[in-house]
Amino acid sequence: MPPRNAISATPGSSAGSGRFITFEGGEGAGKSTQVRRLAERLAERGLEVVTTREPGGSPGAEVIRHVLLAGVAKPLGPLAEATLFAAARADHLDVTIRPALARGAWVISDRFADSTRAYQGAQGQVSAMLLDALEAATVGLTRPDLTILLDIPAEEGLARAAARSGARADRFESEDLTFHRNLRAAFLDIAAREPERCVVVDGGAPPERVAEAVWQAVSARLALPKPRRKAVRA
Ligand code: T5A
Repeated sequence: MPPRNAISATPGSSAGSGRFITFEGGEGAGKSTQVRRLAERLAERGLEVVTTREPGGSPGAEVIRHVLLAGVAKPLGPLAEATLFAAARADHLDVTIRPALARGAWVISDRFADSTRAYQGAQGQVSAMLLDALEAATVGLTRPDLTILLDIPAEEGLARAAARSGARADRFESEDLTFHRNLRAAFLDIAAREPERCVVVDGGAPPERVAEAVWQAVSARLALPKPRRKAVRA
């Protein structure tokens, strides 16, 4: 997954009204691939686009990412991990997301708070009340305008992740198949509860078809600037 990056077709050409889009889903669902594709397409409309990721997306949060994905916090249990994800998210929001939204950029994050709900909440059994409190303290009003859930059978996503990273499964990839199947159900449950924010896209389709479905969702839910006219020479 790429680190935080900013692309802009025309620097400073932002539409003046930032939007926050998140991608969610299980391992290997194709989030990073689709974040890149969507960012390119939005930049073609003249928007400033900031792509980022969780855990991580700011220097402080990247340090916490390393601790979490190396499995160092695993023995402390899901509550401790949820707290670390929240600490990383607070820094990510302060340093990267809010400043970008304030200057009118479109921010696309590869994972956000729904991942904590699914991994540490539904799977780790950290109580919803506690996660609500953590979210209120960290996310506050900076909620995504749109969340794309890339849905894919757990087996397929894990196979993709394994093919990419070989035998080096990280902290969560190394959980068993039941964990990942339940995770898929947890994400679908979140999307069903918040249909005004979430759109479920079939992540098992070829990348270009997934990208088209994502674009349809973004176009339908968020007001996009019109395509820029190409200069015609006389
Ligand atoms: N986590 C995170 C929590 O537990 N709680 C939290 O609050 C948060 C924020 C992060 C881990 O942390 C956990 C969840 C995660 O386990 P990560 O390394 O950032 O770990 O990994 P993931 O977010 O899981 O992302 P991955 O990189 O594993 O998968 P992606 O981004 O979904 O998939 P992508 O695009 O990298 O594609 C994977 C492979 O599949 C191919 C790609 O080329 C690539 O090789 N591919 C496709 N192949 C066929 N068809 C398609 N449509 C394809 N799309 C991509």
